[in-house]
Amino acid sequence: MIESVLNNHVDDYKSVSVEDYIAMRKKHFAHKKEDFTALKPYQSIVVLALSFPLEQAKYKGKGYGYISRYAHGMDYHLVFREKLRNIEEALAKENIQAKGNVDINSIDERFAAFLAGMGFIGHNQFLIHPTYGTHLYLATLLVDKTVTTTDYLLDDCGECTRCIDACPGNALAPHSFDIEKCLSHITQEKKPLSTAEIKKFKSNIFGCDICQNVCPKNKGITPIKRSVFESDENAQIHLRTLLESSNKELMKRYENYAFAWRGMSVLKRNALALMLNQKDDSLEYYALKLSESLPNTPWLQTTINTIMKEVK
Ligand code: B12
Ligand code: SF4
Ligand code: SF4
Repeated sequence: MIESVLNNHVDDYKSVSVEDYIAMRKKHFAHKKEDFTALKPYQSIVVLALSFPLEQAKYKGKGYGYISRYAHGMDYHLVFREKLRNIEEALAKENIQAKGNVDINSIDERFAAFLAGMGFIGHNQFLIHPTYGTHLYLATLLVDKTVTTTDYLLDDCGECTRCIDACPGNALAPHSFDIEKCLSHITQEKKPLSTAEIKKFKSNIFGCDICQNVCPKNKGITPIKRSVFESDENAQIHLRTLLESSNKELMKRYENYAFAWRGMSVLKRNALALMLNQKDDSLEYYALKLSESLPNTPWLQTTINTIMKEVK
């Protein structure tokens, strides 16, 4: 019963018992002092996967900011939330209680997926699936029944270090990751950027795909072609148009995209960093305009000052 409901909604799923998940978290992440209260009424954590296509729009070059591939098309949170609601309702009719979640901090989705046998965690930090490589979004379903699935054969990185070598922030090392150095994090955080961080903006305005693009485990993979996750015209943003638009207009334009959640001021700050590195002669005009429009936003003002020092 659970199997047919899940097969109707997602591309793959694997299960780990709540007991095993908690035991492994306590073993490997004791220092985090996590609260497992919300998991305890359930028996299983079923990790759900939706793959997204490999194809992506080619970067248009100077004047544009590229959005990382996972945020092209409709926001996966919205797609997953609807599916999770349908799954919960279908299972409730069979007297099975289930609670779906996507991207919540109380469950480490990649760790749960690894324990459930869905794939391995690569040096690039991704859950790497045998059929979809890194091209999959994850969510979890807590179920008050034991759900049994068969693990895939465990793969690993072997001698490969391509993602470590290619990472623009030196954020990766075997079995470790420094979030402060990760460009994906830098493009999303509302914090003052240093000159070194600003210099790392080359083409991407949000997120970073380098450690996925170089990964040999993505060769020959066959993600499902799902139209909601295709690249569309918003996969790259015209920087001047972005800086000319109000945050309200932009939120409306991008409300169904995964890159909108951090707000538009972050994207505008990133647009200035790109303009600096792309030697765009309208930078000073837009920097002043943005500075005047948000005078009480310290992280933004500090970054604009740092950018302007680089121009002079
Ligand atoms: C916070 C967060 C971020 C942060 C921090 C990422 C990070 N690596 O920790 C930032 C903003 C940087 C980020 C960036 C990205 N993210 Co993110 N992120 C999350 C989120 C919400 C929580 C992750 C978290 O809590 N990390 C902090 C802790 C748990 O990680 P950690 O201490 O480093 O532990 C990890 C490893 O060290 C390792 N580990 C440590 N000890 C041990 C011991 C054993 C035995 C094992 C096996 C492993 C292991 O396992 C842990 C991995 O789970 C998850 C969703 C979720 N709820 O899980 C999505 C998630 C991980 N992100 C995702 C994506 C797609 C991205 C980006 C690709 C987006 C982009 N294109 O820019 C980048 C990739 C950066 C990267 N190389 O990891 C996907 C990954 C899908 C996949 N196939 O793996 C997730 C699962 C979202 C989703 N619902 O699909 N992300
Ligand atoms: S997302 Fe980019 S910056 Fe972050 S670890 Fe991967 S390659 Fe490095
Ligand atoms: S690029 Fe190589 S080292 Fe990095 S995750 Fe892929 S296989 Fe592993």
